Amino acid sequence: MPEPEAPFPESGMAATEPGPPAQGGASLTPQGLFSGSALTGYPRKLADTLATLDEGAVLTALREALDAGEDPKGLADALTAGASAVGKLFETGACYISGLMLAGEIIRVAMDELLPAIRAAGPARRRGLVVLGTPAGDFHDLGKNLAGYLLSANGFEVSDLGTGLPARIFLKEILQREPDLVGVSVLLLASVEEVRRLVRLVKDAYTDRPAPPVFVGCGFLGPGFPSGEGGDRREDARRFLEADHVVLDAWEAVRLCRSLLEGKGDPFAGAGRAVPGVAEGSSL
Ligand code: B12
Repeated sequence: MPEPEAPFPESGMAATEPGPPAQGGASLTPQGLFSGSALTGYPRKLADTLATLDEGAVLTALREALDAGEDPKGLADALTAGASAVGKLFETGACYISGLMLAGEIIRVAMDELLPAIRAAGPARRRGLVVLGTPAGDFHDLGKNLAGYLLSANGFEVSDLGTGLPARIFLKEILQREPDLVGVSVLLLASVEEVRRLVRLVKDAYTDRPAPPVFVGCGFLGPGFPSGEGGDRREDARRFLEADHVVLDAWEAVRLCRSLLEGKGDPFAGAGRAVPGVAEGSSL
């Protein structure tokens, strides 16, 4: 891990030398986070800026990019990459919990500005209702929130039930709302059993009509998740979670939901080889 090129901003960032270098050659300093990634131009600048946790600078970079006619979907991807980068900084000790929280808040504010542009480029009609939530024990919500923003920007009605939901309460809410699809976020191994429980409860509750498909968003298959020795990590993860579908990021969720509601099935089934391994990290 190289020395930071400049002092970290006051909020959220640790001033001391953090741990080992990141996988994949990217240097983990707020100034050089994406040096090994495919991000370029305005999206790169936006992702870099998010990683410095300076809200004003993020909004300036975002407005500059939109004024320059940059594709708003690419900018949403940049925010996702920036969020993952902050997660990495946290893991290496270069950023505190307060920094993670701040990143979540900056993304919320930035997405508020970005959503109208994404909506303008996308469909206006309501595509279907997606209920989102995180199982009991798991309070990670940055990924779920991003998925919610993008689904709603792409014409889906989104009902976000929040985090830490026991399976029975999750089910009760599903039965009340009657969604077309259910999206679950799980990053903690300890909460996987709760996901399986929910999937079973949903199947058992819908005896007289088709149950809404349950998809799980888990791009970062962390320690303890299947290693994918058979070569198809997505399918391994799907079986492990006992879910109907697995998506790796928020855009995949948009594609999956669209495809399922159009009756075209899972566009990613059999495409699991593309899933990055734990060794490669999440999005850097
Ligand atoms: C940020 C973070 C935290 C934050 C959470 C803040 C928050 N509000 O979410 C804090 C500090 C609170 C935290 C706490 C803990 N954490 Co934590 N955390 C992380 C970290 C560093 C980044 C996760 C993140 O937000 N990434 C950024 C987002 C954008 O990426 P993402 O979540 O992967 O989401 C993308 C996709 O997965 C997908 N997606 C995700 N969710 C969903 C949902 C849907 C519906 C869809 C469609 C898509 C989707 O789309 C997203 C973007 O496109 C990860 C390590 C990592 N590199 O991922 C560990 C990690 C998840 N944490 C871990 C652990 C162990 C914990 C703690 C138990 C630590 C402790 N000992 O206290 C606690 C548990 C708290 C709890 N009960 O939930 C482990 C889990 C290991 C495991 N397999 O069980 C990890 C993997 C770290 C590690 N390497 O060990 N953590």
